Amino acid sequence: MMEGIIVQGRGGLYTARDQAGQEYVLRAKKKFRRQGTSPLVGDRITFTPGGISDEHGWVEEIHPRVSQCLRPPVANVTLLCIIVSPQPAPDWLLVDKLLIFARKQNLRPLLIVNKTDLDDQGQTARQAKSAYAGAEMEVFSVSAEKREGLDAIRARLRGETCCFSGQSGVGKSTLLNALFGLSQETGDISRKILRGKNTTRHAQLFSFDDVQVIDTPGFSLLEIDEVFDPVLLREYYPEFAEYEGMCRFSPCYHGSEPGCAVLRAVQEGKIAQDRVERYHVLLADCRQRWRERYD
Ligand SMILES: Nc1nc2c(ncn2[C@@H]2O[C@H](COP(=O)(O)OP(=O)(O)OP(=O)(O)O)[C@@H](O)[C@H]2O)c(=O)[nH]1
Ligand SMILES: [Mg+2]
Ligand SMILES: [Zn+2]
Repeated sequence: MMEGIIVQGRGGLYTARDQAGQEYVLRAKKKFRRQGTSPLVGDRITFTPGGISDEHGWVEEIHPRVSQCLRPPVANVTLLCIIVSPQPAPDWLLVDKLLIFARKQNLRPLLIVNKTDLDDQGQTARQAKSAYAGAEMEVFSVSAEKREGLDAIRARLRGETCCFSGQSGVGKSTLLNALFGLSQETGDISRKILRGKNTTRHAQLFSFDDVQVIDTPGFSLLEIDEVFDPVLLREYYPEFAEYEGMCRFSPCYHGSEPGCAVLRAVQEGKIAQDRVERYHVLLADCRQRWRERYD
């Protein structure tokens, strides 16, 4: 039996890497399915390598996970790096959803605004900083292409297992290439619709002395399909914390209730308005799913 880390998984075949850097192709034993689980990129495992004539070996055990992320599906990540860019234009609602997932799954989030060379007067970076100032999320700016701002990010990632996540075409793979001297495939964005072309197809983990990074396929749609009591949604917004308990109604959803301390703080410019507008979109969505939960 050997120990390793899963660096890639596709079509039921997993690639594991051992301490020496040797790679092995494996399948998961049936017991994992019975346990309602399956290996994820980032998992530490015990495995038996295949013999010379075998097509693959077997994943025997999955070691306890520090964290588990479903979107994207990866294990043991400590830092979820959300990448946005001026082109394709940022989908901030998607960023908010990723931020909620990160908090639910105990990952620290970090926002990276890439392609600052295309950012008209720094507008995207400014939007990011003002929207997330109270959200306990660090914001970095970088141009992977012009190689500006790389050192600060490299320093921040040290010691972490980082998962790069975000829309297709924002430059996740290009940025990882620039940061760590990798040579992953990158793709143009479509001129017509200014959208990425889903160049990266599978999550893949890269290990270095002091950092591990996972590149993941970009997406354009992200649903929060879990059903939970909408009153819990506000707990994922650190900017509300100091106003909790100060609203006229209890519980208050900070939706449109009179005497709401959060809404007052928004009016007074103490909480970013666009972030709360998007919270209201997610709240309506969450309420609807909660109402329909027995249908
Ligand atoms: N101008 C500019 N272009 C960049 C920068 N970083 C990446 N790009 C370009 O953006 C396009 C998309 O880059 P990718 O790295 O493939 O994007 P991705 O996020 O990995 O996309 P998916 O794999 O589809 O999720 C490529 O044409 C890159 O050359 C940058 O800092 N500035
Ligand atoms: Mg990519
Ligand atoms: Zn309120």
